[in-house]
Amino acid sequence: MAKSSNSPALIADLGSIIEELDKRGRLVRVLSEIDPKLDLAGVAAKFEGGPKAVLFENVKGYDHPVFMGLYWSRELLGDIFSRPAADLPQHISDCIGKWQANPVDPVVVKDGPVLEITERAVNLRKLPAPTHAMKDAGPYLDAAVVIAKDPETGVRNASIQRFQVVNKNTLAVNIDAGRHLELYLEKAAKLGQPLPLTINAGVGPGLHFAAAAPAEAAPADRDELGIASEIHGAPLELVRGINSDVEMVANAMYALECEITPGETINEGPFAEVTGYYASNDKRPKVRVLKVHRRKNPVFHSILSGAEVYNSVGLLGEANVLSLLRQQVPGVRDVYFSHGG
Ligand SMILES: Cc1cc2nc3c(=O)[nH]c(=O)nc-3n(C[C@H](O)[C@H](O)[C@H](O)COP(=O)(O)O)c2cc1C
Ligand SMILES: [Mn+2]
Repeated sequence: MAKSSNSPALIADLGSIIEELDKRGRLVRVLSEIDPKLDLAGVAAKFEGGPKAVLFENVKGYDHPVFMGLYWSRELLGDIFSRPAADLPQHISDCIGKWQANPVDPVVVKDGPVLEITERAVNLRKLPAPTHAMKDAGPYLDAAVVIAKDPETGVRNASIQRFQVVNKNTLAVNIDAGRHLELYLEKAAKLGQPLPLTINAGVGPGLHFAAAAPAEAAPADRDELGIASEIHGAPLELVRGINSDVEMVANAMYALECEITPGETINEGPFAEVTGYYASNDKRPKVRVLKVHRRKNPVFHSILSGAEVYNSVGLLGEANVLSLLRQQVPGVRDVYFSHGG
């Protein structure tokens, strides 16, 4: 399906983005067999920060490719948004502002590409999740958007958390203090219920930025998926799952229906963080995976810890500080976060 270069469908769909990057000469296709354990991240690191993203087409031991590099160059990201890179923080800030004033809620549709295949049995070992760094505890899903619902109010939340693959149907999740997912888990614990969630892997940058929007911009009582609708210029499409009332992203590459029982933990980490240091191993929430849905030909999206994370978190930080400063200081033109920031 051809999509024009600046149609909302491009930003909203990772498959279209990969096709378009290829057409624009911004995709390196790695055809040699690459081991997802360490080698893949090592090869990706050679391209980090450059003008091209990388598609590993022949991942050793797996049927599906791995994509990296969507966020390591602002210029590449600008190209996807059909805007100069320097305008991106302002653009995202404007979208968040419009959403705050007048949200376009997501819509639940009957069907979507992520429902093309529902695996008969859950086996996370079939996901080509790479192991990035030598001391990482195992393979990780590090680019997926989590959707959950407030157990009391039903308000949806979107966030990005890293998930370690522990065994064929178990993940361990790192939820930093103060995250809305932590709040939801506390509420579920009080009600004596498990917390259902969906993990949506392989999505476009509009949804990525919506999920990563800081709590100051997107408070707990607002469905921040609407930010994605605003960035896309069309309501975000969701589909229903089987195990709970928490929806999944209709055009994600993969969607996992999961459940956390409050208080159940399992060891997570170490994991090489964006800072260049390892996050330590500790007991963290245990995630039971109940269903795996995917496209017929999915691409596994991974984010290389480093410039990609600085860029995507930094861009949102800049967008947020810019809008706060503008309310207080007339004439502020721009904000830039250094990588240390
Ligand atoms: C690539 C990337 C990885 C992230 N990893 C984590 C993580 O492992 N744990 C976490 O709590 N937050 C992580 N974050 C930050 C949260 O996603 C972000 O703060 C988000 O706003 C949290 O959503 P909330 O405000 O709804 O709690 C990550 C962000 C990005 C962009
Ligand atoms: Mn939130």
